[in-house]
Amino acid sequence: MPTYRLITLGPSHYCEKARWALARCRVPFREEPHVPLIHSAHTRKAGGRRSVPVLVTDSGTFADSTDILELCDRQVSGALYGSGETRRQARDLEEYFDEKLGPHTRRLVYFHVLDEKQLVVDLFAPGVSRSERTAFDLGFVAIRGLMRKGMKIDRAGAARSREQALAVFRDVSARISDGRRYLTGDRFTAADLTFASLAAPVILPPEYGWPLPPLSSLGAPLQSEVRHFRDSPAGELVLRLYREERGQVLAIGE
Ligand SMILES: N[C@@H](CCC(=O)N[C@@H](CS)C(=O)NCC(=O)O)C(=O)O
Repeated sequence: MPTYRLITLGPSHYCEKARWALARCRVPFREEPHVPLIHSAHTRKAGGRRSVPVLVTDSGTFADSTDILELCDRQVSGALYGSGETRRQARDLEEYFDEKLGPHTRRLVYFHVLDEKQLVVDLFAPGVSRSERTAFDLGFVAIRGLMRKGMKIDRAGAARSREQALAVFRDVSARISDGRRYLTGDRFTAADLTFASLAAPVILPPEYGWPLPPLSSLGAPLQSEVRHFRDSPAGELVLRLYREERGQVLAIGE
């Protein structure tokens, strides 16, 4: 099987969603991380739009994380969605987290970290070419301005995103209150993978597939935010899913 190219912004949680699925389903890939703004020249050149992840395969380009999960599910039949009612629920939950959680955990965390240039530059640096790193470093203030504008990252936006993310966490906590181990019942699906990946910015699980700064190095307000999100059944689920499932690779034929 050929090795696919995965174009990313390394720390991105939608990229983590794709990385996790590819690794779990043993789809060979090589990650090509970029820095914000410059990334879009690479996604477009590969046939995608502006956003990451973009997976380039011998049978075409997949420019959305859900399309990448579906490709993985086809490679290892039903590995991520199962079938029947499980499949229907997994798809619905995935879409719910994609729409209602991902944009909000991202905005909340960016609000807390974007003032810290070195932290952000270091976060995107691993695996990126020297010239791109330099461009990000030199253009940081302008790129940050565009990110703030594009994602409406300000105090009021962060407050709305916090409420929205907490609402999703409450939904998830209620859903698992019957003691189920996974969101659709007794097996891991794309719903669990998507929830854990897109919640990760406010949980900072140690097994995240990209190097994250230690909790203790972050500012006090973000540390207390992370502790608050971790300290809920949904937050505990994210930590457990990362601990137990992030390293799992399905056996061929499983
Ligand atoms: N629906 C897309 C959303 C992906 C997304 O929001 N990606 C962000 C990174 S977390 C991105 O590419 N932002 C930069 C941009 O849009 O230019 C997916 O699931 O792949």
